[in-house]
Amino acid sequence: MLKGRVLKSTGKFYAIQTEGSDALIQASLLGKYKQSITEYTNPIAVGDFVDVSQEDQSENWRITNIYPRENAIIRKSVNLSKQKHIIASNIDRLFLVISLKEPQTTRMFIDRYLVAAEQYAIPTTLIFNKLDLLDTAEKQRLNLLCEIYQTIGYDCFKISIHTQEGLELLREVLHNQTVLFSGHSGVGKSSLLNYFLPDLHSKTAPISKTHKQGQHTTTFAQMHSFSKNSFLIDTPGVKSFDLVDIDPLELHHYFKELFSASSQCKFHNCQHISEPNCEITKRVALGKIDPTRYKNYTLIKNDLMLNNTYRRKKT
Ligand SMILES: Nc1nc2c(ncn2[C@@H]2O[C@H](COP(=O)(O)OP(=O)(O)OP(=O)(O)O)[C@@H](O)[C@H]2O)c(=O)[nH]1
Ligand SMILES: [Mg+2]
Ligand SMILES: [Zn+2]
Repeated sequence: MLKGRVLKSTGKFYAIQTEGSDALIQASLLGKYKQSITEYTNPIAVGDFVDVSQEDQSENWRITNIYPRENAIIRKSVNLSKQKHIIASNIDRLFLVISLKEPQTTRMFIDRYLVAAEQYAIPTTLIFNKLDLLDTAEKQRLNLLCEIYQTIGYDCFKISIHTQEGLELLREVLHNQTVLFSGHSGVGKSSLLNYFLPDLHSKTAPISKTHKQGQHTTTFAQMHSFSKNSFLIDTPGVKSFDLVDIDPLELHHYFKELFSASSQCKFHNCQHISEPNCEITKRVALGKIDPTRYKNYTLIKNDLMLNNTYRRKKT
């Protein structure tokens, strides 16, 4: 039996790097896991630590044990589905790759994704790519956006893979950790990986001319060794991000700036909507909390409450 880490998953086979070796083992999943784990569309995710064993007399490797995950980015597989999809696990940092146009990443998408990262307290860096496409007014808008998220506590990088602006600063952050690259299709995740790992030649594709959207070029998650103790994970683009396992009454725990203010609300169970002496609505009115962040908090909260009702009715 050997312990290893899942570097790639095609759904049927998993590429495992075993401890102390550079060689990859191709393994499949023991039947009991396939049946027992119906909660997830992918019971094994890239980043998982597993044990693998060779079947008697054969050369086939099987995954016989999955170690508990330290953390993971998990979303609903599709809207209203009960199944969850694990984007990757056991990561040290999330790089949320964003482009303001071609394709556009909305504030709502960013905030939903940040909630998922905060569920497991995964440190997140916002990477604004495609700087070369922005005119002066759009660059000013981007600067304001970075200011908002930096004030909350998220590092922001403004880069262009085409002009290579900002890329060397980013390289310095990559060492000694497992970094997950995620975001919409077409924002440049694989292009970014190809820059840092020039031998990789990961497939990239232009965004569609008509809809200015990505074409879902990367189809499965894959982890690549970058330097000693450093791994970079490329993932398929996600269209939307539906959250899982969040109690709407606790949503403010996952908005850093709301959570830190909430201890000063009059009521300990304040939901920060219309309660008297709510520190959060007070700070929004004073311009100390960004109004779009607060609005997204209320919208996501409504969404979670509706979803809970739907589920209760169905089950
Ligand atoms: N103008 C401009 N285009 C870029 C930049 N970075 C990447 N692109 C282009 O954007 C397109 C999509 O890039 P990909 O790297 O395939 O995007 P992805 O995020 O991996 O997309 P999926 O694999 O579909 O999730 C390619 O045509 C890239 O050349 C940039 O900084 N500026
Ligand atoms: Mg890609
Ligand atoms: Zn409050």
